[in-house]
Amino acid sequence: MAQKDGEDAGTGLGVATRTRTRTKKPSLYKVLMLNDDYTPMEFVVLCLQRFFRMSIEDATRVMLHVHQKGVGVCGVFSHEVAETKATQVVDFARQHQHPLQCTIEKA
Ligand code: TYC
Repeated sequence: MAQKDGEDAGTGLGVATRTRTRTKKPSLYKVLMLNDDYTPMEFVVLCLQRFFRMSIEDATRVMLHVHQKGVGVCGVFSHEVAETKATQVVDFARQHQHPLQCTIEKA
């Protein structure tokens, strides 16, 4: 039977093999906020402060960017955290009858 790399058939002269398991870093995802014509600007600022821990200045800057460009980045997170934050924003907006939408995209 063929020997695998590093095996030595009992001679003790085998090549040392790398057994360390490499861990992969988790992929990162952007949370994107989308513009719409109905959600009040103040409500978008509140969402950015509440769910992304932004100052009022940063939240206002991001809100205006989305308002003018159509889409903007709220933050970059692991897949699970990004999905949770996007869902929290959309659910919170729905509870207040606003159509605000968030999506996630691989960073
Ligand atoms: N365009 C909205 C308005 O004029 C404000 C707004 C900004 C809505 C950002 C959504 O993600 C958004 N009231």
